[in-house]
Amino acid sequence: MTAAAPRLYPHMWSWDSGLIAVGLARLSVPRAITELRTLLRAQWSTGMIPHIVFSAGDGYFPGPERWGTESAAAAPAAVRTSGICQPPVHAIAVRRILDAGRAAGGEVRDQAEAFVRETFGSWLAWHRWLATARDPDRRGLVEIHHGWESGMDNSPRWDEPYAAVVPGADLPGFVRTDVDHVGDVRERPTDAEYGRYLWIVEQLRRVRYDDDAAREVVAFRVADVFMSAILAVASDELAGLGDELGRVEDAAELRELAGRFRAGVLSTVSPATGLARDLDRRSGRWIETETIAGFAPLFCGAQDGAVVARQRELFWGERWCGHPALAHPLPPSVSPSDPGMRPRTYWRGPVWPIVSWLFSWAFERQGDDDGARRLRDASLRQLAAGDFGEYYEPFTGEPLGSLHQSWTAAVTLDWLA
Ligand code: 9YW
Repeated sequence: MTAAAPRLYPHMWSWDSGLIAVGLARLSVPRAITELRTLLRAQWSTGMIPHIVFSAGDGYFPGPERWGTESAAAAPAAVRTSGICQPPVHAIAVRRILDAGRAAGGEVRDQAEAFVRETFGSWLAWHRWLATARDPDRRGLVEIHHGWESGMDNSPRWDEPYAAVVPGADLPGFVRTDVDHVGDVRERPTDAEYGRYLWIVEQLRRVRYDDDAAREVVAFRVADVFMSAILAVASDELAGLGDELGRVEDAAELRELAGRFRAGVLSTVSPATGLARDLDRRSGRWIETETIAGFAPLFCGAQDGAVVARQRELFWGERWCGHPALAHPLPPSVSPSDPGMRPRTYWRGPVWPIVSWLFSWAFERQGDDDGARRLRDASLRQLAAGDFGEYYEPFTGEPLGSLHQSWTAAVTLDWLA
């Protein structure tokens, strides 16, 4: 496995690992395969791929003891994992591995083809789990039970749903370790935020991570529009692999699923702002924040030309990449024009290279080579000093959070190839 970061994150994170495999495929197809096979060893019997696969390394909190997933019937026996998931980017990497293997030819091609054949069913099970356990009413929107599941932990998207999460008096005490590994603790979530994060873990642990019970008890239930967009495009990728394997019915099922989630994404668009919105399932309210997730329709190529055209204009315009004060024309996690934007605070403003990469990948896939190149070129300038920051200050270009972040290095490798 590749640790997500040397000290801050000494374990494997699910969506990091997908993007790390994209980068590794450029260097060594066997290493990329090993990365994803390691991740799959941690897959739950329900199909869920857990958000953390714990290594022997320590210094990260909450670790395996706090998660207590050994009580979960679906958890794997041989590996210790967390009990929630992260965005399903993995099929993007599987496709890249196959393409790189074929380009290399010979034994590497055989390995890549065998890998796809042998693991297709596992990826399919993962997508099916998201489409059922996390979209029980078939609305085409993935429901998350923790902000960590979105990968955008403390995004202002989650402020309202988290405000309703009140940690119980019986929340076991905790000592954070993340604050020991960053230069400035103000770049990290606050202690109050952590109390809520851990209360949800506690609620899930008490029902032994059972999917049906979790929906009943968990204090955080939000339809995540960006995760839904990722599921849509990743399902298309997987459908393409299914075609090649002659798995006709599976490919059709995946295309149906991609269509459902694309339509779900579109159903959230605000006519006023043109941005997609998350839906707080507990309060029934739309979440009206101006974050990068609002571009979910643009990312997944939603089937509405007018919505997507308006989004493209917004994306490159002054409220986003075209904002005159930006160090590089790249999308920050929150609009620089939003008064609540915090340029140094994690998912509340900084630019995340992996997010820029996801959009450049999506643009290329949609045939927008110019858009893809603009993001790539600006990102490579941002990354040129070689610090591989976890995230970057949008106005000064300073690297922040953990340095030598694995997925940042991985997307750089892909851009350089
Ligand atoms: C944490 C590993 C992870 C990413 C997440 C990011 C952060 C972990 O780091 O969360 O403990 O705060 O928000 O997207 O997968 O890089």
